[in-house]
Order: sequence, then structure tokens, then C-alpha cells
Amino acid sequence: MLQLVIGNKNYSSWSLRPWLALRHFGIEFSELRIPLYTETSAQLLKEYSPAGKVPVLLDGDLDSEIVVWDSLAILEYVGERFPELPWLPSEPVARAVARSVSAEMHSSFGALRSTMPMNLRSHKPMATIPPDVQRDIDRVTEIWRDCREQFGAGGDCLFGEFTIADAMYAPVVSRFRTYGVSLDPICQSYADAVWQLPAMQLWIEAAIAEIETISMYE
Ligand SMILES: N[C@@H](CCC(=O)N[C@@H](CS)C(=O)NCC(=O)O)C(=O)O
Repeated sequence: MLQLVIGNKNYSSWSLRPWLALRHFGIEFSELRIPLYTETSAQLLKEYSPAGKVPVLLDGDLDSEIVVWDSLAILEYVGERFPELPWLPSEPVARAVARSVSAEMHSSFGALRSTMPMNLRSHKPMATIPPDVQRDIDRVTEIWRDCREQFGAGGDCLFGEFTIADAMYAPVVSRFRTYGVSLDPICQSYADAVWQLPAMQLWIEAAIAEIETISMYE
């Protein structure tokens, strides 16, 4: 049995990524939510994750438990654990690009992430976008346009059908809504498609129902 340890659904963008992919592909897992930045969070996180961060995936029983921490490692792990599912595009060129854009999301866009933290409950359009954040937005939207134009014919996602690349960018879709980032028609229709995914809607509903507030993300 798989257990996914996550943070607050309203704020924890890294937790959303593997949760969304697991839910989208109908994989059974239990969920343990640890609200972040409380007095006990750090100690609780350390019980599950060597890095002291969420998400963490636990697989197996206590005697032979596999612990996978870090969102992208979890997505790769479940891809190997359930190889019958289309986590990545089947065509090699598209697959290489899907891996590249997923890794780029994982390692980049620091200005966007720190200036526009995920906060699903909030709506606060930014009157002025700082230049470094605008550069990140431009690169993300370039990726979305390129993928949709080159590989998106089979559906509404970056590579047509949903893949882990869409899971990686799902929190950015939410940030663009919260902070009122205006998008060209291709990017807007991609963002709407991700927003409307049934698994995404389940996460959003649960995020809105949460009661904790993390002031630095408000
Ligand atoms: N690179 C990691 C980042 C994980 C991360 O920063 N998680 C945040 C929540 S979204 C966290 O656990 N923060 C709690 C802390 O740093 O104390 C991943 O991809 O999983």
C-alpha cells in the first residue's frame, strides 16, 4: 500500500504534483497531511522524510518500507512501479522533451515561486510584475506553447493526454489564476484544461476547506 505524506493543500505546491498524478491515474494510496510551519511540523516531517520536507511517498510495510522523498523522484518511482500507465509520452522525442520540461520546472523559476506562492484560496492580481518574475512567466508560457504546438494534438495537455509534465506545472496554473497573470489563448486554454481535471478539482475543493493560514504565503 502506498502512503503519500503531503502539506497543506492550499499552499503546498510540491505536494500537489505527485498527488495529482496518482489521483489522475487512479492509483490507490492513503494520504497523511502535515500542516506546515506549525510548532510541531518540523518534528513530524522528520519522522517521515530524511529531508524534512513534503511530499514523501512510503511504499510497503514497516519491515521493508521504501521511502521516496522529493516530488520528481516520487513521479519517477511510481512511473516504474506502474509501468502500464502513460506517465510520459510514448514517442521518444516527446518523452525526452517531457522529461526536460519537468526537470526545468523542478529546478527553475525561483522568482515566480517566491513572489507568487501557491495560495488556492486567494485572488490578488498583481498590478506590476517584477522583471525577474516576468522572465519566469515568459519561459513557462514559451514551454506551454511549444509543447502544445508540437506534441499536444491528442488532447488538451502539454503532450496531448495528461503526463507527469502537467502534474509538474499544475501549481503554476494555480499561481497564474491567483495573481491574475494574463495569458495568450493557447496558454489560457491549457491552464483551463488543467484546472478542470477532476483530480485537480478534488484538490482545490479540499484546499478551500482547510482552515490553517500560513502568514508568509498570504
Ligand atoms: N524539491 C522538493 C521541495 C520540497 C519542499 O520544499 N516542500 C515544502 C512544502 S511545498 C516543505 O516541505 N516545506 C517545509 C519546510 O521547509 O519546513 C520537492 O520537489 O519535493
